[in-house]
Amino acid sequence: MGIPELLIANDGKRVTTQEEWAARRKELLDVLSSEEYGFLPPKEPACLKLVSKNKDHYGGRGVEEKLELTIKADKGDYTLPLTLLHPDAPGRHPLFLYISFSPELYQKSLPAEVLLKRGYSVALIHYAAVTSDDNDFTNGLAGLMDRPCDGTGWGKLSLWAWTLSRALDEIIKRDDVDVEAIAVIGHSRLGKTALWCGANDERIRFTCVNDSGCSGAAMERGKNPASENAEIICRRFPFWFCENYKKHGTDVEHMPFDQHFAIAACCPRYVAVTSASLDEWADPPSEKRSCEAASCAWQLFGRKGFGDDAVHFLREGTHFLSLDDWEFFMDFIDRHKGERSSMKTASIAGAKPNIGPYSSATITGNLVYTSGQLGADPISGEMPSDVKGQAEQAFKNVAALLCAAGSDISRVVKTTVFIKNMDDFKAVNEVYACFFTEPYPARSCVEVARLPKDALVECEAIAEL
Ligand code: GTR
Repeated sequence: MGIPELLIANDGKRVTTQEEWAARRKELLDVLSSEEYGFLPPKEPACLKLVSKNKDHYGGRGVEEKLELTIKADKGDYTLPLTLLHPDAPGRHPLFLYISFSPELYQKSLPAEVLLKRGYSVALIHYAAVTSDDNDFTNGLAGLMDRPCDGTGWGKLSLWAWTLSRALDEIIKRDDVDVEAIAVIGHSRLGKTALWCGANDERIRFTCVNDSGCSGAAMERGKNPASENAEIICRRFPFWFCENYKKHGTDVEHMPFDQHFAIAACCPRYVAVTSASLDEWADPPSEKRSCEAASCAWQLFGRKGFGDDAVHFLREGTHFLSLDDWEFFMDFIDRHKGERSSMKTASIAGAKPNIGPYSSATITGNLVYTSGQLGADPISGEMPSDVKGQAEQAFKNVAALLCAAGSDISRVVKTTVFIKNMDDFKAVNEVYACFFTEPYPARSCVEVARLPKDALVECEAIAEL
């Protein structure tokens, strides 16, 4: 039996454009959330605190920062350690977000000195500091987060993945991080975690998945019978997934998804899958098949897909995250990081097409930039005649665009207001005060000779994600 079609949307239509892909990608994440991993919890605020800094690592090559990540969980704050190792050199460095089996920086699966030598930073989170790897949902962060009990509530893989994204919320603000070269990495069950994290989090440009096997990179259908399958994994590790996954274990052929969906959800970003030749349990050929099957997503972007944007590497040996795997990931990142900007675009659903060659909003790194918004209704195009009405609609449009981009008006750091007549300054300010609260964003306000459509006011904003 065939595998579920990546490029046929839920409404039965074939996906042929990049815009349609963005919507299809959401459908993929939706089905994987509700049927396999469980929905990630909604985003919560986090903060990072420096506990200690040691500058003399590896002969002065690296700086180790011991940090504490505090997440505002549903039932209270939760704090866990995060260790950051970065080159002792100026500039922005590519960064691995590493979900690790060990809390230690000095461990057999982290060739830290090689990373530093190649200019890489690593942020290490120990999975057990998030929550235990068992059926106990009362300890650690798990005990403080609400978990829907409708069959779609997050499993442990989702909670680990979500925590990585909360760490990234803060790490991305550092001025020593190259936001075009952020990677997530994990091995085995934590490789599944890395894949699920990278599939969801669009700030992660490189998803590095090692020996992740069943319910990770490996295609479930058509597996080597000697390898782990969904039925076995649901019996042994039910707590990794949502309840709904269990019904699929015994009826794999009818699953509305397969693991190429998770690989493709990383598109148009990059994904690297590594396997070990003797790791039959993880089924390397099936890990490769998912990457091949996901290829068509990148082809919508005029790219090659398998072999370039989604790559597979088979290392000789057994189940392990080795130096060879890290080197493969770094070579992959080095090859692509300067290549294309990770800029994305956003627009208000149903809005009229733009009146020129520009995007309504762009997103890069942690920032959203809106185009200037006139006070016209985005759907009908109608514009009130008075300046107050126009200002109100213009700020509403800014707010809607920011929402579409994954931010909101409370996260604005800078605005620019263009007014046709400075005598309208007071009226515009009154409206402005209803949209922005303290601490107010920085602002420029200028009078201009003329605005498109002879509008009286236009506003644009820059906001954090
Ligand atoms: C095994 C499990 C695999 C893999 C591995 C690991 O017991 O069957 O799916 O995730 O554990 O995480 O070490």
